[in-house]
Amino acid sequence: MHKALLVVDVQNDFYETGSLPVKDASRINPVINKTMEHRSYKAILASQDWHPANHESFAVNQGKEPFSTFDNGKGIGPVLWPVHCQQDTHGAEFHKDISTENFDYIVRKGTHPHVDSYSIFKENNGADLGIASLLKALDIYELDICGLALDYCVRYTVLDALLFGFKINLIINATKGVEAQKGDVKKTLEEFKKAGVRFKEV
Ligand code: VGL
Ligand code: ZN
Repeated sequence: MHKALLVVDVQNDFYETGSLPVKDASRINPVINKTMEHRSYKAILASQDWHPANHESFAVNQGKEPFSTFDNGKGIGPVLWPVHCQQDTHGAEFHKDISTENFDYIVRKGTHPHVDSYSIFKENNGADLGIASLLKALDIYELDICGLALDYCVRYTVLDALLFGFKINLIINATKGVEAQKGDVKKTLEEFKKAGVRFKEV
């Protein structure tokens, strides 16, 4: 039985100067680098939000305000966002201070205009992205998870991972939330605790 590290969406648009900024996000970089250097992992996977310009999760493409709630029941929603992580833009690149040479796999998600994907495991319409099968084929059943944003992509990734039967450790000092609604981070951490997620500090 092996362990993997999942590094969620450490991309410029989710850092302090990006279009969908997470407060104090850059503080997690040294912790993530240190975690990766331990190299006790069978594999390190990084997700990369990777949207086309016409992505329907962008509020402007729906004629709505960013952060408005919206759900078309087909994979867009529950929230609409400012334009972020557009394919081949600076905002979609990994932060320059993250040691990306340690990534074994880079999983791009949210690549189709009609479907969003917060989780590295499943799209928002429930379609399986195949990552759970990949990990199990590598005899990986335990995951350390870190990255951005705690209350969206990390949250959905953790909840799906639990459904797929993985044991989950959240690296608590290597994740931060976007707080589209005040209190989202606190709510997420309580939900994780109830679901049996273990918290660890590096
Ligand atoms: C994310 C909102 C939209 C995230 C991605 O990485 O948490 N949040 N796309
Ligand atoms: Zn996105």
